[in-house]
Amino acid sequence: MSASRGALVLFEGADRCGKSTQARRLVKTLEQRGVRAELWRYPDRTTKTGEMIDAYLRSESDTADAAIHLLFAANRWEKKALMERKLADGVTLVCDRYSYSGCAFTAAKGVEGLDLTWCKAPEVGLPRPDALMYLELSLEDAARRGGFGEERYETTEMQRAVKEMFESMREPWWDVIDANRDEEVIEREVLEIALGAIERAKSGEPLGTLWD
Ligand code: Z5A
Ligand code: MG
Repeated sequence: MSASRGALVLFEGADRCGKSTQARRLVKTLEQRGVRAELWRYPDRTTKTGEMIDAYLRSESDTADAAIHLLFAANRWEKKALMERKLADGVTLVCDRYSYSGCAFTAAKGVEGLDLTWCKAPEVGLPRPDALMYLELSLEDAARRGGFGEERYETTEMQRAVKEMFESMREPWWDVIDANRDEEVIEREVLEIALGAIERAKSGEPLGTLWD
C-alpha cells in the first residue's frame, strides 16, 4: 500500500460526446507522466451482471425497468471493494460512465415511481468521484458524429430525455466541458482537471461517498 491514494476521475455525458475517447487519451497521458492510472468503464460487461446488462442493451433479453436499474447498480457494487483497494494503493481510476448515467437513463424513461430519488437510492455508499467531467454536446452536434448504434437507448427521444435529466442533476462541483472542440483542445482542459483531483487525493483529501 502506498502512502497516498489515487483519484477517482469520472467522465459523464450524453451519447457520442466523447467520453470513451477522452478517458482513453487521459489514461495514456497520465501513464506517460509516470502517474499510475487505469481505465474503468460502466457497465462492466465482463462480469455476470454485466453479461445480463449487455443482453438487455442489445435487446436480446428484457426485464422490468426497476430490475435493470438495480442490475446496473449491482454491477458497480460488485467492483466497489476492488475500486477502493486500487485507489488506496495509489492508482488513479479514470472511469467512463458511473452512477450518474445510471440515474439519468432510468429516470429519463419517465416510469411511474422510478424518479430520481428512487434511482439514487441503490447508489448510496459507492465511492464519490474526486472529479466529474461532464462533456457537454448539443444533440445536433452529436448527430454530426454519425448515426446511432443499435442498442436499446440509442434513439433521439431517449437521448433528449437523458440530456435533460443530466442537466437537472448537475451540481456546482461538476466540471462542465465544451465537447464541441478538437480532441486535443479538450484533452488539455481534461488533463488540468484530472491533475488537480490527483493532487487533492495525494494531499490527503478523503474519498467521499455518494451522494455527499
Ligand atoms: N447505462 C445505463 O442505462 N445505466 C448505467 O448505470 C450505465 C449506463 C453505467 C452503455 O453505453 C449504455 O448503458 C448507455 C447508457 C446505459 N446507453 N446509451 N445510449 P456505452 O457507454 O457502452 O456507450 P458507447 O458505445 O461508449 O457510446 P457513448 O458512451 O455514447 O459515446 P462516447 O463514449 O461519449 O463517445 P466516443 O465513443 O468517445 O466518441 C463518439 C464518436 O465521436 C467517435 O466516432 C469519435 O471518434 C468521435 N469523437 C470523439 N471526440 C470527438 C471530438 N472532440 N470531435 C469530433 N469527433 C469526436
Ligand atoms: Mg463511450
